Amino acid sequence: MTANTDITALERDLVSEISAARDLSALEQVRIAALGKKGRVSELMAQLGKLAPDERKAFGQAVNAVKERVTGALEARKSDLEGAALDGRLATERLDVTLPVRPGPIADGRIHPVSQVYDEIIEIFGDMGFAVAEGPDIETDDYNFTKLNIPPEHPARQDHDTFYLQPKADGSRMVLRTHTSPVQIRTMLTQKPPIRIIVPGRVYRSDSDQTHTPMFHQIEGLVIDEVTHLGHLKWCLEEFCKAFFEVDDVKMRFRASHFPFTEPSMEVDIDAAAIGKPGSWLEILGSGMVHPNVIANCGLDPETYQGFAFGMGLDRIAMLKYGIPDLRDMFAADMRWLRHYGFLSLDVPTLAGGVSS
Ligand code: 2NL
Repeated sequence: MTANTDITALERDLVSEISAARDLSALEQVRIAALGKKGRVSELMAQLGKLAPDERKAFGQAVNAVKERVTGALEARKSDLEGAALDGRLATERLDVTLPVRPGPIADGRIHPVSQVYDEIIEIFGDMGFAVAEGPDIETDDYNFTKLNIPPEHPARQDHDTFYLQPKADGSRMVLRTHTSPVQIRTMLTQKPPIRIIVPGRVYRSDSDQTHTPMFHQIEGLVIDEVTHLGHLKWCLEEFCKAFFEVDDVKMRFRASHFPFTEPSMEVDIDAAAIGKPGSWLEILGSGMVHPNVIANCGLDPETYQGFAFGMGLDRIAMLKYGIPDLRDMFAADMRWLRHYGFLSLDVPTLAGGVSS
């Protein structure tokens, strides 16, 4: 009878297709073509309805038996193929556990001197009780200038060579921050004194020559409470210089200066003996007592609150400490330069181990 000869032929075909399948995905195709919803075995089952009632039972049993044997053949072939695939991998992916360890990124990579000095400074001021604060690079004109006692027509606005963004509909202009001071403004506006923060970050000025790049890094500090005075400022900066340059003593010179946001204001020089070149002065930072107008602009009462602030160029003091001659090389992404001036990633600055050792 034709149905039974069909069954026998189909089984023969399928078994030979199964043994011919050369990999797991070919085998899966055979399985779908045989046992899938529209597979050839399933289609035979669908013929059941067309048969005379007395033929149905025998035919159904015969198809089921084929289905079972085909399933068995598929499984056997699958496990053979998997075994062969594993043997193949074992043969090609041989691992020699006696080889020496390769250096990898921990030995090859270098930390940029700016990042290293950034971490050194955070370590030093962190130990003195300062928290790190950060803020956006794009600022309002109000936070970058006005609240810092730099009104619209103040010459400092020109001195800063500001990058302005397109004016908004209301005429106001956002700026790329020219210093990190707006972060201190944000902190005074939102936190109650006592405040002790340092603010490292990128700043931007439209200036480019041997000693200036349009983007550079600054670190500023701010202390606001009811008692802090100029003596604290001097002690704090002296401790910083000793820790940073890793010397027991450092000779410092506080020179009267002017910033709109501090009064009085002082620039600070250190004796270059700290970097092994005695006999000359090096300017390293600007500082002063926070101007009462700035305190009032942040909603605090200048009769109650006072404190000091300072700011320094991170790139500049990194160059001083590590003898890097040209500022522009700092941002040239030259691997040879980084291999020479960079630090190992496990060389984490700690006060206990000496910040740069
Ligand atoms: C410099 C001078 C300085 C400040 C930054 C500051 C911030 C606030 C209030 C008062 Cl919110 N002062 N910052 C003060 C004095 C100097 O930086 O030469 N930087 C490279």
